[in-house]
Amino acid sequence: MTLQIGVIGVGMIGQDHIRRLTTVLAGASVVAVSDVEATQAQEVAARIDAKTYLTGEEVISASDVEAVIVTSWGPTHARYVLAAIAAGKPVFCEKPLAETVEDCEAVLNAETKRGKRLVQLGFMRRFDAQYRAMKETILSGAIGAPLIFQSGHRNPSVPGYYTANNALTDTAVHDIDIARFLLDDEPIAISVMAPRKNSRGNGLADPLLTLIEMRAGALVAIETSVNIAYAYDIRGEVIGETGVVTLAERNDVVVKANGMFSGRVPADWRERFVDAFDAEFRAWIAAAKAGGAAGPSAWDGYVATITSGIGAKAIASGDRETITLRHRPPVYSAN
Ligand code: NAD
Ligand code: ISE
Repeated sequence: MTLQIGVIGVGMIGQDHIRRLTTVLAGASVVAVSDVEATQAQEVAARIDAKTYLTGEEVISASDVEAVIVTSWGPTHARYVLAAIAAGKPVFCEKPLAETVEDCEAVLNAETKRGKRLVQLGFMRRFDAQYRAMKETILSGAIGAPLIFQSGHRNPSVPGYYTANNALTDTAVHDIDIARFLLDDEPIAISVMAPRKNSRGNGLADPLLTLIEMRAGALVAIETSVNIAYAYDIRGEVIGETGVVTLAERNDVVVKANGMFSGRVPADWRERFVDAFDAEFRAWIAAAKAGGAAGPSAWDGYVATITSGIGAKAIASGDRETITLRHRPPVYSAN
């Protein structure tokens, strides 16, 4: 059986996901697309022989669309996710789930009312082989109880509309989510400090150092550098009571020449996480065919949004801000 998918928002990541669904993975076809840029929607649709619709709501209600992908701009995500839940259709939503805690809660309430998960969130790091190996190492007890997770998230550059808060709400949300995944714990407080600004950043407070306190006592330190020029570099290390586990460099080869050794650093998130995105969609296709979702949930989206939002408050206040999560609904008990 082929899963028939409608895609809302066919910009950079929407097109990349369509590429993997139509040329890399088996078991799915994209039958409908929409974008506020109608010409772009038509161009993408023509390449894959899909129908175009003027609105995301029309994609969701199209009778041949069995499952929905939301890859439009962040502020529009919640309304399409809610419409998909109302239609009873599985929905894959890129991060963020929503930009406000209220909208995230509306999604939690809608899914809870349905009594089952329909939403899978685009936190692809959870499908990355390296982070999975890191988690297995922690669970094996090889490094003892985890005490600190240090995460480095470096982008070579960001677009002009990117704000200081985006380092948390757009970028560090991935580190927040993977910290929760690795430590199997929730955040309780956040502080943010900024060193002297990177002069390449058009006045942006960049880099940022974010410190998150987890409920069981571990600390998460996240360095976001979003104008660091040299490449897209994702770092990670968990320090335990008796050992450490570190994300390895992921080169196929190391070149030694002229008295030096070198390897490649990825250019962007598409290259760094290509295998993770493929695995994420393999899992989603299988789960959506069964009428549900796999991996990161709306709860994970809610925690990322509330934590990064309070982090933005911490940037402004310069203080340690506490994080209070609502009760986790039972529908999200098994992740
Ligand atoms: P983009 O601007 O390239 O593409 C977004 C597209 O959505 C644009 O073509 C825009 O016209 C369209 N759009 C906006 N509002 C719409 C609406 N209401 N209905 C239909 N189309 C609409 O942005 P992008 O880089 O592709 O990012 C899209 C989303 O994916 C963002 O939420 C971003 O945070 C997320 N993202 C995730 C990752 C990741 O690593 N998981 C990487 C990049 C982007
Ligand atoms: C982008 O939206 C992503 O999600 C990337 O994974 C992240 O590295 C980047 O900073 C974001 O802008």
